[in-house]
Parts: sequence; structure tokens; C-alpha cells
Amino acid sequence: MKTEWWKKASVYQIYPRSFMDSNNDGYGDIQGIISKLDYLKDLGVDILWISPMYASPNCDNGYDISDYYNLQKIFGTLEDFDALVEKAHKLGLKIMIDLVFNHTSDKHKWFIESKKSKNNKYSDYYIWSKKTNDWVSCFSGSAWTYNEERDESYLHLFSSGQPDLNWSNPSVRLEAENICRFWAEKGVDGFRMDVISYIGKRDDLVKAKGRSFDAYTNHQKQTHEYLYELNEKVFSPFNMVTVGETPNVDVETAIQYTKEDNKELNMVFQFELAECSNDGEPKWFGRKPELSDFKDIMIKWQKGLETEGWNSLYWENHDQPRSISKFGNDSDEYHDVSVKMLAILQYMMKGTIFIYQGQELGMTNTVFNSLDDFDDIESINAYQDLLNRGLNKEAAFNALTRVSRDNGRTPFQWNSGENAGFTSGIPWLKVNPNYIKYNVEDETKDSNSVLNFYKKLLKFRKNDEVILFGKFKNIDCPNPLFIYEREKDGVVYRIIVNFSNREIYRAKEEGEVLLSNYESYGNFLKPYEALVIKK
Ligand code: TEU
Repeated sequence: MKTEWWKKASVYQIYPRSFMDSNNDGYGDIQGIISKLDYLKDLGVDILWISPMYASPNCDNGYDISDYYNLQKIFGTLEDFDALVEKAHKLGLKIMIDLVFNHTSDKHKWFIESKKSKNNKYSDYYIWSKKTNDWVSCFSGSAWTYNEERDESYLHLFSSGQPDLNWSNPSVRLEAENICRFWAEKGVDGFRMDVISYIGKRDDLVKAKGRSFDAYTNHQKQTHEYLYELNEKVFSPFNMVTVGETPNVDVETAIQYTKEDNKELNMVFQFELAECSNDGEPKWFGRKPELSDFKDIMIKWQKGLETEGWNSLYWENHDQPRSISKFGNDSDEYHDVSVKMLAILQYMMKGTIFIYQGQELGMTNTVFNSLDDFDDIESINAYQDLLNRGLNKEAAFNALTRVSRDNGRTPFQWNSGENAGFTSGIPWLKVNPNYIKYNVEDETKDSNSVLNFYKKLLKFRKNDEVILFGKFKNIDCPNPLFIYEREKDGVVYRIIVNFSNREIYRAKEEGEVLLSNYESYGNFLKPYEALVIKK
């Protein structure tokens, strides 16, 4: 297994709308990011993954692209982007952009042309059919929308504003290649590829029975071929780091995507952890996860990608509720220790780490006072869907509050001033009221803060061969404990985590405590205590 640079890297995801607003229009922007590069450098991350900034009508906040070669005005200009790449590179930070290739916006010129007739240059850029099936889109409602001009329907696995591209058309593949090359030539260092596992679809998909589309659209052999083609043409020649978003991927398929010899992607995002407590139901019906829900999953992926492939370690992103609220304990009493425990538990494992903006502050789920506080298309559509399923308004509202993607999208908390220092305009999404407690300015001053703990953790991890490349071994123990070891060249670290708010007796282990979320260590593990001990 080669030790490419990105295996040692920490990736920091920026959701540009919510990061920093430089012109006070209420939306974050590129100049805002530029103004905070020093903060990110000081934090100790290496790669900045920035969610889409391309031209877009924003039915899904930029994941519906209407022009892959231009940015939307709220974020700035291509010149701003060039300046960002240049300044980031000067600081030694790499830039990873988000490519949304499964679908475009319905306002993209390809789609505008495609829907006009069956015999123009773009007619076959999308998946059109006279016949349809019962598939339900990810954002509720049918996955097909009828178009009068063509007297046919088009497929959209997401909203009707996000028609799926037809990757079996070589012209579409060439467009994708050109887009990748354009951005690679601009100096970007990597691509995060949105729902990339869906690009290859079976020809006979209209014949599918049932409401779920995965068997015909996800992880098809064509997808592997298309990725290989992109890799040969762009990823490898430009030395790009790539991570693909691959819902419902299992270990074996993840290896297929990420195995070096296969020349497809470097890493994938798996969804098992994110969905571990949904019990196969839509996330709105999920439970709060327990350690037992995801212990086995974590072990399985650590062992599964031990010799081939490579793990991406993420719990948060712009689609997920905040990890402290989901997995941890965000009460005042336990917030800090519990955030730090989660960081130790996850980031002492093997893989490239992904931190979502605000995670390093311990940002939590937010407070929604009414339906108007939601912005996300998935949440808004789901609300109606939940009512149709028979939930009353309160239950539907509560389900949204718990897991809506908007929880992870509230503005970044820079200080305790107006709108958390994000903007002096009206923020596009309300600021989480707890910015008074959790923000960069105050946490920087407090040596015991979550932010300073993250800095310490990142620094510790950076050059630690045991954590970066050591073998993983699970140590059997009852819940709520999770104990594992990392070993390299005879050096062993034992990671001990108490995943509960109870004190637990456990004889003190010999060895040097390298990292911990408490000042002292004894025979009782304190609530949410987490330790890295060198044996
Ligand atoms: O997400 C894909 C995806 O699977 C999500 O829709 C996920 O299932 C859902 O958010 C969990 O509730 C990607 C992007 O990350 C997301 O922001 C986009 O909305 C989506 O693709 C469509 O481009």
C-alpha cells in the first residue's frame, strides 16, 4: 500500500453559504473564505473541500448546477476563486471542489435544449422515457416528471429541478472530462464527487418494479468504467485526490472503487454509520444511535479496508445533523467532554479525516421555532410527505427538527457578536442561538475549549505513524466502553472510550497518556472519558 500524501491529510469541509460573509448580503462567499484562511491554517487542516459554488438556481443550494464553468454571484467571481486557490496554496492548503455529475439543474442549457425535441444535440443528455415506473425520488414524490414538449418524462433521483444525466452518452462523458480538466487547470487539487455511484444506470430501468431505484442505478458496472475513464484522462494526470459519495456502499464495493490498481477513486463516503439507527426506515423515523448501533460498523470498515482501499472518517457534513447532538450529549454539563470523546473515538482510527465546519467548535443542532425556519428542500418536501403518511403536525415538525439537514447548515460561529460574526446583514438561515457559548473567539482564549482540543488532536495525528498507518485491533469489551488498539512496528496505542454519562470502574492501565479529555486518569472512567494510552 502506497503512502500518498492525502492519506496523512485532514480535510475540512466548507459550506460556503454559511462560512463567512464578506459583503454582508447574508450569504457566505469566497472573499469570506479567503479572510479566514489563516484560521484554517492555524487549526491544522490540510485540504479544504468546498461545497458547490457554481451558477445555480439553488433549488438544492448549489447541488443543482446550471453552469459548471461559472460561479454564482453570491459567492463571487472566477477571479475571486483564482485568488482563493493562490492564497490557499501559499499557506500550504489544498483545495478540493465538489463535482455534481449525476444530475444538472433543469435550468442548465443542456436540459433547456434537451427538453425541446428528440433530435437536437442535447436530446440524449438526459434520461427520457415515454414509460415510467414507481420510483420515489430522494426528495419525495415521483422520480419522473412529465414534459409536454417531448411528450416524455425525465428521470430525477433527486428533485425535479435536478434531472439525471445520461452517462451512457459519450458526449456527456466528454463534457464531464472537460469540466474536470478546466478546474484541474485552475489549480484545484481534488474532487469530491456527489452521489457518483449513481452515474451508471441500467438500460432497462423503466421495467423496474417497486419504489426503490438502487438496484438499477447504484454501483453498476458502468459506473466503475466511467470512473476509470475520468481517472485516466484527468485524475491521474493532474494528481488529483478524489473522494466519491457512494450511498449504500458495502465494504467489497468500496474496495472496488478505491483499490489502487483499479484506478477509480481514492476514497468513498459510506453511509452505514450515518444511517445506523434508522433501522432501514427513512431517517425521519430513526432513533438516537447507541454505541451498539455503530461499534460493529466501525470495526468492520477499519478491518475491511485495512490492506486495500482507504477509509474516509466522517460523521458530519452539510447533509447530517451535528454529531454531538446525534451521537453525543449536547447538554451544558457534558457538551465539551462528549465532543472531545467523539473526536478521539473517531479520529484515532485509520483513514483520512473529514471535519465539517463548526465541528471543531462543537456546534450543535439548532432550534427551529416554526416551519418557516427550514430552508432545505428535503425537509420541506418531507414535511408534507410525513403528514401524508399520517403523522400529525407536531410529530412531523419534531422529526424535521431532529434530523433536518438545516441543523448542519446554520452560519458558522465566529464570535459572540451580532449573528455570530458571520454577517451584519440578514443571514440566509438563522444563526444557532448558542453562538454565545460556542464560537471561535471565545474558544481560542480558553485553553480547555473544544477548538483547542481539536488543534491538539490534529497536531498529534499529523506526524504520528501509529495513528496514521498502524494496524487496527478491536479489544472486546462490553458497552458503553469501546476499546481498540493501533499498532505499528511494535508500538501500541490503546484507545479507551466511555460512551456514557456514567462513571465506570475499570482498573487503570499502565502506560503514558498521550491524549485525553480529562486532566486526571484513575480506576474510574469518568463520564465520556476518552484516552489514548501508549502501552
Ligand atoms: O447527497 C446525496 C444523498 O444521498 C443525500 O441526499 C442524503 O441521502 C440525504 O441528504 C440524507 O438525508 C448529495 C449531497 O451531499 C446533497 O447535499 C445533495 O442534496 C444531493 O447529493 C443531491 O445532489
